[in-house]
Amino acid sequence: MEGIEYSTQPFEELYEVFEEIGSGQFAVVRRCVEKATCNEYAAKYIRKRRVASSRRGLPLEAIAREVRVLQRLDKHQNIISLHQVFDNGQHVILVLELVRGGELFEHISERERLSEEEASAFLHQILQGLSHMHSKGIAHLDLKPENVLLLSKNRQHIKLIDFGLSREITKAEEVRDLMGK
Ligand code: PIT
Repeated sequence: MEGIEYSTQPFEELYEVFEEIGSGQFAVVRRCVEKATCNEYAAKYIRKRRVASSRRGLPLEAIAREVRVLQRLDKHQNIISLHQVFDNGQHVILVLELVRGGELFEHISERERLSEEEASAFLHQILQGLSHMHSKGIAHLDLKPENVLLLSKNRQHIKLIDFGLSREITKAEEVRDLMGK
């Protein structure tokens, strides 16, 4: 796919793959370990659409756009980082930073009360992540509680995920276009 850097070696040769930790319409996320370093990551398998008219899998342009956004965002403490990208024919595999704390939404629902101090600390991090995206000219366009993950249960550190609908926005007309959909 255009403008995307892929690793050429097969994913399974470089990583050991473990349990499923999430799933969506066209994707499954599994925990994996890079054999060379023993570092853990989250592998998001995105199923590629084979035939344009099919409803199975995601069109290649949509996958390419998501990968480009992740590659352009580089490192920010409140945005999930991309380590490597593979293409095994059936799937594009995104090797992402592993976070284990689950959704912010779950975390808040389990709590009896959340102080205004804690709430504002969460909001502050969400806005810092967004501000980083905006500084690169990228809009998330799918911000919701499911797409805000916690690094771990006992640390109040937030990571934004899911750039499947994200767009590079350069002209005002394009923004209007997106909002109308
Ligand atoms: C994790 C743990 C987990 C889910 C994810 C990462 C998913 C991340 C993700 C999903 C996207 C995307 C970028 C990152 O565009 O349970 O470490 O759709």
